[in-house]
Amino acid sequence: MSFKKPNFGEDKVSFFICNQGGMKVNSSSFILLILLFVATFAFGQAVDVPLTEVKFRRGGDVTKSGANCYQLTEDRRWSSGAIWYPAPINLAKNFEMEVDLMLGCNDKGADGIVFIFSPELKIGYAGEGMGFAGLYPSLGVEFDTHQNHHLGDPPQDHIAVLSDGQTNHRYDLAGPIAIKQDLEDCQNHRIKVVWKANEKELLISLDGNNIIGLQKNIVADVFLGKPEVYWGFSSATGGGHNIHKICFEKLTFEALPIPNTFSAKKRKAIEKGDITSLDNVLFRSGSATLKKESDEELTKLVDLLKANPDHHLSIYGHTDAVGNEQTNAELSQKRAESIVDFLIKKGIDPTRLSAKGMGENYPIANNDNAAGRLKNRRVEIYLYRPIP
Ligand SMILES: [Ca+2]
Ligand SMILES: [Ca+2]
Repeated sequence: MSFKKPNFGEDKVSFFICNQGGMKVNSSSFILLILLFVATFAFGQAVDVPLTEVKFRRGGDVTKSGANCYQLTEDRRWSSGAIWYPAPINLAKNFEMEVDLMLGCNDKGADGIVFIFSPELKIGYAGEGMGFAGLYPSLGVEFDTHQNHHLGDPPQDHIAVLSDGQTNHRYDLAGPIAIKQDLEDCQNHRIKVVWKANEKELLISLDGNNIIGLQKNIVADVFLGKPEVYWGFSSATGGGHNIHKICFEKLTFEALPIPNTFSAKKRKAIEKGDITSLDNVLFRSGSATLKKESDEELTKLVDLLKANPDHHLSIYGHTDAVGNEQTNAELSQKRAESIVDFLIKKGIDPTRLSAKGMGENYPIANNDNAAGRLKNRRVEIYLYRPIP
């Protein structure tokens, strides 16, 4: 069986705590949320997350199959799906999650489900990779129902703790533990994942019995010292198949705010080297002083530059054709430099940044009307990896 990279789409996300928008709550539940929020910060403890409020991010073939239930794969070859909690968590705090897994109705189907911690909302290779293979860095707990001899899989359905998108059992952090019963029995199997931050202990139980555990400084040893990770499930079929479903039962943790980042589509375009206009980057009239409203978009740019540390960025300032050509050229140069200054203040190395004023010479719309002039007054960016 070979690897196949699935398509991972994105849903709009709204979230109950720390959401930056889109939350609709009545006043009593709002007070409850405030209390939860205060409790979280007062005691630094994990809190129960009301499942009905969570809008998971879904990718691939995932469909909703009940109030808190999702079908991850279809019962066919080469189906895959992943589901992610929309906000990151901090592994310096406790985490607990209970879920029912349904791994299909055909013994020796394929391939299984993986619970994942990952710093990025990504999906790995499908088939035997179960949407986990290739995710670096990462930690996964696999519920594997298909024997792949070359990966060292036991013949029975099995559970193992894996890291860095590596599904070969030679490199397991724990396991594989062969399960005596067949997990592909059309039944729900209750899984509990517990992370005890102080003890640095990961415990997984299956149907009420502790099945596998790990004591490890996951933050230092797996996540390169960065404690903020997302969590979710991935799943796949390959040459063999089964339906895979999950139903969330209980979530207990403290979620962090949803980060301020470009949409996946825009990020992909920028990272591929497309010249891209920044949105809502605004200057005072006739001046190079950035308006406060620009911070949001420029913070996304900081995040992108930090995520691509070996890339440089060229910033191009453009004006409309109103006024003197020479003045416009100078203004566009100063505006591009203002953005460089903003990025430097946020910790980006100045040697990675360059500013160029293009003046009024590269319009993208008609300068004869206000809407066209608005489009022409713009800042463009070009992200590239310099030739060493
Ligand atoms: Ca089985
Ligand atoms: Ca397998």
